[in-house]
Amino acid sequence: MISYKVAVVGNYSAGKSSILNYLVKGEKLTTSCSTIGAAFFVLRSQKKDTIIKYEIWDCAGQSRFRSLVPMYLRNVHLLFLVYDRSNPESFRDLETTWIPFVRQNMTSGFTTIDPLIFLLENKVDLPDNYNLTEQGIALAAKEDFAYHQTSAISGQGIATLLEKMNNRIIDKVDLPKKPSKVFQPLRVLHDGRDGEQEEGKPCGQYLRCN
Ligand SMILES: Nc1nc2c(ncn2[C@@H]2O[C@H](COP(=O)(O)OP(=O)(O)OP(=O)(O)O)[C@@H](O)[C@H]2O)c(=O)[nH]1
Ligand SMILES: [Mg+2]
Repeated sequence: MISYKVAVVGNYSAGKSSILNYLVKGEKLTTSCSTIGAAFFVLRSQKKDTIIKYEIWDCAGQSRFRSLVPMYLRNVHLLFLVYDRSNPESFRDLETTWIPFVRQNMTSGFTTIDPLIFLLENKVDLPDNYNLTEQGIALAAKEDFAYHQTSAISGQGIATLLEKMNNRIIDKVDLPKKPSKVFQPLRVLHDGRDGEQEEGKPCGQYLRCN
């Protein structure tokens, strides 16, 4: 089994927790609430004979939690930058705030290569009124990110996202032949409790849900 550390960032309400919920549980979130601090998910998958375990930190998008994000960016193998196609500010903030911020604070769990970065255009069940698909593709090409579309409501693009993650992460690993020794699977949860997180259960604290 190979474990990878994953971090997910982007503006408040871009749909990060909803995407992860769909990815891990295969269904849409019934009640949504803004993440406080961070939430943690474990996702197990398989590519040929290799079991892949993703340990995923879902970082709160609200700016008051920004100072916490660097610790989740440390030694990541995979990063998701998420924007909401119905909200141009979420795309602009990726360009002006999130990308410089992660470049400054991210270190790689791979010793010799950079982390794999996906630019996720979410809410593709809604119309592309602001031409953010074209802009997303251009940004991904410029920054050398993988570009992918998702809807955490209809489930569009979720299964293919997992396929792409598995394929590309294995390709990355093939270069150095094994995961970095720098990477240690996380045991301490963000709220200070020790132990393994139950699979599929986010452990972040949440604001009161509707
Ligand atoms: N139409 C549509 N709505 C979505 C989609 N994904 C998320 N939403 C909605 O967008 C809102 C915010 O979703 P969250 O997953 O909580 O967003 P987040 O990025 O985790 O937000 P923070 O935790 O505050 O950073 C909720 O009302 C979701 O139901 C999507 O693909 N399509
Ligand atoms: Mg959230």
